[in-house]
Amino acid sequence: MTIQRVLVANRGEIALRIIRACHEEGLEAVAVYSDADRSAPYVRAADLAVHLGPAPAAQSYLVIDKLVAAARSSGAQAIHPGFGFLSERAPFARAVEEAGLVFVGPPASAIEAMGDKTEARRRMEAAGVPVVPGAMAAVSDPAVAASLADSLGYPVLVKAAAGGGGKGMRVVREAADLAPALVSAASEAQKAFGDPAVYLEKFIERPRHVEIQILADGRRTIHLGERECSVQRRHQKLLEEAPSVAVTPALRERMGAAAVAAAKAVGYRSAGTCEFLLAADGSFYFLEMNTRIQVEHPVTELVYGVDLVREQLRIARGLEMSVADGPLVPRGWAIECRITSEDPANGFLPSTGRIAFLRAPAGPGVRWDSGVETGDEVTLYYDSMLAKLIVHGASRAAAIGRMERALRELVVVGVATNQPFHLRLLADQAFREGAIDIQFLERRPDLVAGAPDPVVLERLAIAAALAEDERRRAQKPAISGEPAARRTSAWRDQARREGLR
Ligand code: MV4
Repeated sequence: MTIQRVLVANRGEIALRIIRACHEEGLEAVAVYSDADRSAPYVRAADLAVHLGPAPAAQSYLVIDKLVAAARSSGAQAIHPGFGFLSERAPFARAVEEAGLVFVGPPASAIEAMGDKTEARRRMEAAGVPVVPGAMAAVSDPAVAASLADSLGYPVLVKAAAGGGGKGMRVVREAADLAPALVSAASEAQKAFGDPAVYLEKFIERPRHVEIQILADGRRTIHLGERECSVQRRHQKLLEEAPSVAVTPALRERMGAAAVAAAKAVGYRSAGTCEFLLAADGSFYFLEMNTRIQVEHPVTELVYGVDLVREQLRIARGLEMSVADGPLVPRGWAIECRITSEDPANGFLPSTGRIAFLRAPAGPGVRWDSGVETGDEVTLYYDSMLAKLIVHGASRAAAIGRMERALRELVVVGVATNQPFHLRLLADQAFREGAIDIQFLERRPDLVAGAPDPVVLERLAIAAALAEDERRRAQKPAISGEPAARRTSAWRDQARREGLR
């Protein structure tokens, strides 16, 4: 079927990112929105928009029937799921396919195959992809678990079979702690996934989280190198980079070949990512495959010069990917900072309110992928990520310097953000040396909650005062007898004339 119009089944930053790719690809884009997103930037960027329902995602962005109906009524031939929401739900991909629409993503069968962790482990093992030593099936008998743990050697990790996100995981350092860990992990897994099955793996100490980007068009399956995602807190990534300081060209080829084998083993198509643990000794282990476009995809785009979302759209249209055949080499260095409305000074608690003023960073080597603008309301209905600040530089040091400059340009008034955290991190000696692993931030409470950058503090204070002044002037009725000119300024008049307000 020829695709002319794509429904974007998402919101915020990623919806706008996908709409832009549609337009560059010569396609029309249909936005969907909840009550909370009526006037969001991504809705205005789309060619058409369909209202879904109330703000809670369970009544809007997560309702499969509403999304399929919206595609039908708006004349879209394809649905791009973005990330989060329904992006990795096989029943959604299947419903889209069964409605005669194109799912801009992998086949439902590939989502399913990677969804069950123990099944994925077995299939990866069979395909020659290294997995962490451990059980290939769920274990319930404590005696069986104990002998397995003995043969693996402690520490071991109890994991939920239905797993993901670290729920139902327990590190066990000695035999005496195994039985209670099995019980508590199983009960947590039951609560989180409705499935108490758990299994065992060797626990890898202080690994890096390195993931490989895949593209598959039904003819070729290729990799686009790695992203280093070790800087995370409670399974939420905060900063990602490409390439990784820990990956040599030879290791990149070995990890890339493993990821390509993993994708082929499940009949993968579209863009996808294989997550690996990379141990200090250079050994690596497949963890899981993310069967969607990921938040951090831009760092790969910048070092490989590829538009991954456009490639997804090409593949969905039945075209070959536009990436040339032959070896790909990353150029320079890219870093992404996730800008969230979370206050590091307040335990990273989500901060809500109206964005009274927003100034986005710009200039050489800077990309600002945002879903919000001045005047927008930040609520608790959705994820707290407001924007992604991505920079490219000739080297890692250049990218870090550029990110520091860009972060200092960023002004957000009205909600607290993690901007001060990112500036502390970028200034940190260990981070600058690339000495990071998945436990890095656990060891560094000083980075998680430290003193904000004085330059940023001063700019924020000034911007906050100006925004407040602006708000009051806008609300106050004219004072009778006083000439209008007295209540305004030459700058304001200029802005009005230029239509900047
Ligand atoms: C591990 C591990 C160490 N050893 N498996 C966490 C979420 C789930 N997807 C897999 N996870 C881990 N599995 C073994 N055998 C450490 C983690 C882990 C982790 C992995 C990737 C990114 C962040 C993480 C944070 C804590 C633990």
